[in-house]
Amino acid sequence: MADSAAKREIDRAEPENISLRVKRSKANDYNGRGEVERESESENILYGFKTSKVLSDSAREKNIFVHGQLADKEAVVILEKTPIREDTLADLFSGSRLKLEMRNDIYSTYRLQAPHHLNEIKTTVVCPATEKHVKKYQRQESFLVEETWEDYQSITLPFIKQQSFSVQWVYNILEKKAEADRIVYEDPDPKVGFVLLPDFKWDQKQVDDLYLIAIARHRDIRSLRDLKSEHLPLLQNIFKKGKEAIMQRYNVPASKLRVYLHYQPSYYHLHVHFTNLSYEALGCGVERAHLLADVIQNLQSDSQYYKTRTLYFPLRAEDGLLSKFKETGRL
Ligand code: M7G
Repeated sequence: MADSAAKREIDRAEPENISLRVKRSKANDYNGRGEVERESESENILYGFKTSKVLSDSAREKNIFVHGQLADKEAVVILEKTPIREDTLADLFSGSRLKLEMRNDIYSTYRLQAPHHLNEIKTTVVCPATEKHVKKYQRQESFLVEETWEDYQSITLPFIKQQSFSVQWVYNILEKKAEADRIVYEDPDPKVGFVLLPDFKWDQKQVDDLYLIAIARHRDIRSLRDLKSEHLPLLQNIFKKGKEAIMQRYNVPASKLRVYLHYQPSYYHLHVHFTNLSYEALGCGVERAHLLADVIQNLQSDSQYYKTRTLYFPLRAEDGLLSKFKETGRL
């Protein structure tokens, strides 16, 4: 109930801002060279997409991850049906065509053809996609890995230095070369500052699946493993101001938020995930998510906490890091 009240509240408070942000974000396109190109909303860049393989799909999540070629470049396209929002029900009921499938006693089922504006599919395009992107989205078996500090130094760190995803998109955000109009809050301080903005997994249409990320301005912190007590002011700042900004913009209180870091992350530049507590975001399980509140407490009690602890995390079958752990007999 509280969630839907909050949802109605953001709809009431900022209907224009929200649709404006969504429209603008559609017009942003990162060209893969660290620049951003504007692209007409009506242009269908997927027109010539050639599907080579479905990487994964889920009837429950209502999404599909497709690998293919876009103008001779490797690409991954993610299609996802979005939640049905309470505030669209009136339009949906009055503006749709209904085709009867079957009727039996008091029961009947239909196929409802919604008006165009309520029939959108959230689409994410990664192009050019690397082999690593293709693997990231491919359904694979997972294995739990145990990483000591020594393993981190001898196996993980050399691997991520060589093979991690580019964080150009992160720098584009920090330098306002992309997604500038999506920023929800920013603190310009070079040491404790950060940028808070919607994660690209969130379409921002309802707070039920709210998902934002706070990206640290500091560029030298790769992950949890680099954190020491000297970073507490940064972490505390992100925690406090991030929650305040979300309350102010979306009317979602701190008690409704799950605020955490991933270990291992996909992108090795410090960032914090803010998701709705009632939304089971991918990667929010105990094997990968570390609550920011716990991280802060751990560093308060021991500055070297993340340099002394064994950390556990899942790796997927085709992850190169898993092969490294296997080669060195750690799995
Ligand atoms: P992560 O913990 O490094 O890895 O999180 P994960 O992707 O395996 O969860 C990075 C977060 O940044 C994820 O939640 C992504 O959805 C999000 N993200 C990734 N990219 C490339 C972008 C982007 O270009 N813009 C925005 N706004 N979010 C992104």
